[in-house]
Amino acid sequence: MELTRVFVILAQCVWPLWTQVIPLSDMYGTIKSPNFPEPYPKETDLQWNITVPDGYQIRLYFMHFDIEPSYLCEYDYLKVYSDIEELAVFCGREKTDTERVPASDIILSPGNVLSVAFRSDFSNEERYFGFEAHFSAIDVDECRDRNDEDLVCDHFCHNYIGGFYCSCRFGFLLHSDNRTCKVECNKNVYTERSGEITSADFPKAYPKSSECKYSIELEEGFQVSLEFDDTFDIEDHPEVSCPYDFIKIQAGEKEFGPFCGEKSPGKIQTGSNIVNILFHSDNSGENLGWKLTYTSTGPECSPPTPLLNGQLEPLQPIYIFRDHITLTCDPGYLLRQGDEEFEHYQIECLRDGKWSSGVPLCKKKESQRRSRSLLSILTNQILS
Ligand SMILES: [Ca+2]
Ligand SMILES: [Ca+2]
Ligand SMILES: [Ca+2]
Repeated sequence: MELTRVFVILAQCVWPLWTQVIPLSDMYGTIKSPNFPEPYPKETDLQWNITVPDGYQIRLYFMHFDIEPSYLCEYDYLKVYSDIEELAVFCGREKTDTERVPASDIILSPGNVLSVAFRSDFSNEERYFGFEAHFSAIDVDECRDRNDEDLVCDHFCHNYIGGFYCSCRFGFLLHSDNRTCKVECNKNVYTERSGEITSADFPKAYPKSSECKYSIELEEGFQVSLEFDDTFDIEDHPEVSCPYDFIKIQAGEKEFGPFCGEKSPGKIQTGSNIVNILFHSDNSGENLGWKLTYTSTGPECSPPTPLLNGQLEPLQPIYIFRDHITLTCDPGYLLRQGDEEFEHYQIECLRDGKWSSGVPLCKKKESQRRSRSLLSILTNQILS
């Protein structure tokens, strides 16, 4: 008897060749051993392959189980697989040290396929009755179960039966990957002579999957300088230069960067009045981003000589392109230029490093002289 069993076990090495495969694609169903509830036949080799749609997994449980017991279930058995992974092997009527019965266990498939294989050897003399099992498709709660960063929703996850979807916080847009949340950040134009620019959400982690463009656009004649804060954190790679996220600066013919990592680029003299800052982020990682302050310089005008019986405002050690000075006289005096007298007068530093006009003098008031607005004069002078 035992010898025969050994022979049969050897013969099982080619077992898969004779397996009868039964495909099942319903959302629920029953699997029974042949002849159930009568005893199962000998030399049975059956495999049920259950497939449910993506977004579902399969729940399998047993209502009845009675298969010939044997050491490690070598003779008759029921095996449960998911793809090629073996999830369980059952035989017997009761659990022992070496054999397992399903009892009230519920088997869950990791994915959307599950296979159940039933095999009986050449004998069933004690008339075991076999098994009856039920399966059903159940929803995968992707919002709860996904641990892989590449699959998890960036902001919010919404589960539904058969699938899930992602959404973003106010102010963000869902990227075409349907997972990450990007920002629209292409139209940032700075025209002030100085200012501050930061990555979106700084100092919180910057948005993923975004292409941001910041343009500093000053009048020709200015030169922009940038200074990055020491707090600088852009995702990098130990060997490859900035493969994921980076900041790049383009100023006239010059390019600076790409920059990434935790070392601030510090100060950059661009030498240009137009500076474009490009910031690219990929679809993963949590990094804090960057902040920079920009300033500008331009051609200098030499400070005018102090005004006798009057004031110049503002008083600065250096005046550059587009700086203005307002001239006012002490009480009892008026500014006089040629035949005209003014209450106030304004001069502007021009691109060529010269003032828009000469500085009038403060003269004692003569009652009937005509005054006129300095601004209209000034405007005419600039336009001419
Ligand atoms: Ca048997
Ligand atoms: Ca779902
Ligand atoms: Ca990144």
